[in-house]
Amino acid sequence: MTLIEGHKPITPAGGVAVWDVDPYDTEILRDPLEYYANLRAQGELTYIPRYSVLAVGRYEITRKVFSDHENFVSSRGVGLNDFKLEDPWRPPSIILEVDQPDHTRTRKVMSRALSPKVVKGFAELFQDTADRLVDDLLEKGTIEAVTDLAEAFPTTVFPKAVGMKDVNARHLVDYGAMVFNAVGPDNALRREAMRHAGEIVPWINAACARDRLSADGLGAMVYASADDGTLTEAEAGMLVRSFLSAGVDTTVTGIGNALWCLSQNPDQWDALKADPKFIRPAFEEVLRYTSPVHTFGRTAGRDTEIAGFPVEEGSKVICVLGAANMDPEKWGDPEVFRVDRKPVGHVAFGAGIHGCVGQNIARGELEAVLGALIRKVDRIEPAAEAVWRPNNAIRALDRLPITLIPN
Ligand code: OVV
Repeated sequence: MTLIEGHKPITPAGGVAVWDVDPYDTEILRDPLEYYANLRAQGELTYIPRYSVLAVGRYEITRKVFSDHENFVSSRGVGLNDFKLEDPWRPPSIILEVDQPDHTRTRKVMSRALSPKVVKGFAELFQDTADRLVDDLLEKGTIEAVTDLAEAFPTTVFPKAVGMKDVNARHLVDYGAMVFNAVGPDNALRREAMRHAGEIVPWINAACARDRLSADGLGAMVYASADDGTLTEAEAGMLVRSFLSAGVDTTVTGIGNALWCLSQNPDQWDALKADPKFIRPAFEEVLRYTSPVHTFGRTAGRDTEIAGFPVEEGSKVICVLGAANMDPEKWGDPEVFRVDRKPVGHVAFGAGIHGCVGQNIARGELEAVLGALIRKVDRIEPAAEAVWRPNNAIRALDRLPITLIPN
């Protein structure tokens, strides 16, 4: 059988919309709103011949498929290639790319390491770092917010939280780009991200070893589960790799996208600044409005159905979380950014048993950054056009020149 993007080609059921689009076209990835609307307009379920995949983007069905771990498995990969038919580019993640019951054991370990209580313990580190960073940036005035703030903050605090002894901020960001681009097709973006794999992958793997981690961080908490017999030593290393895979580019993107939203919507910045109680909901709205992880997939583990259409075993389904978070059937005026919206039910962190296990720490980081900004900054003004950085799974900025005007 000839595979397409490492998975079995499928024939869609009669009545399924067929749409000749490349969801991974760089123009779409830079500016996806029209694609999101067109995907939802196709119907509940769409077949995309270019990659022989099914796609969902309406809110209800996207949420349903994404959280239906019984019919739509993760163990065959959440990208286009089917791990059952083609070897993945790295050993599969033992939390992301597994199903129950294996998933339950690793998820518990990560869930405890990233609990609200543990995250509270990092509040001072996050706040002091954010305060100092914002003070430094106010000295400069005009900044390039992607490198100066969005990348600078997580690459400072997250390795400390994990307890990494050696930090290479560039390698952490570039590894994230590899991990997330690898969820898409074998296109130029993925190949470019993989160009430095030979240098970065061994560095990441070495950084996950027990002796490369301090005794008081998240990494040590995971290794404690090896000591008590819950995990093997190798499994503990693999879960530390998950921190480094999913914990950097995501929060970098969350901060960058938050600054973009607030610099583009000065009235919303004013509302946030006027009342710190909007910090939390403002970040949730950033997540809904920009969907930092725009697309993740599943594989039909058995013959099943979506919205009443038969779906054959082995079908890859891309779940366009960005489209669901902009669905006017779910959200009033979805293209309006409102810090007081409180968008309960957004799927930016996914949904179901695989829902983002790091969401507490992500919120903790963003709260610290937004808190420092509203206390110290009077206005955030665009200094030049924002530039997006296409990625097969992440909607992130490449450059965001802004001017910070102090109180
Ligand atoms: C890209 C991503 C998301 C979540 C988890 C992981 C990776 C992992 O490596 O476990």
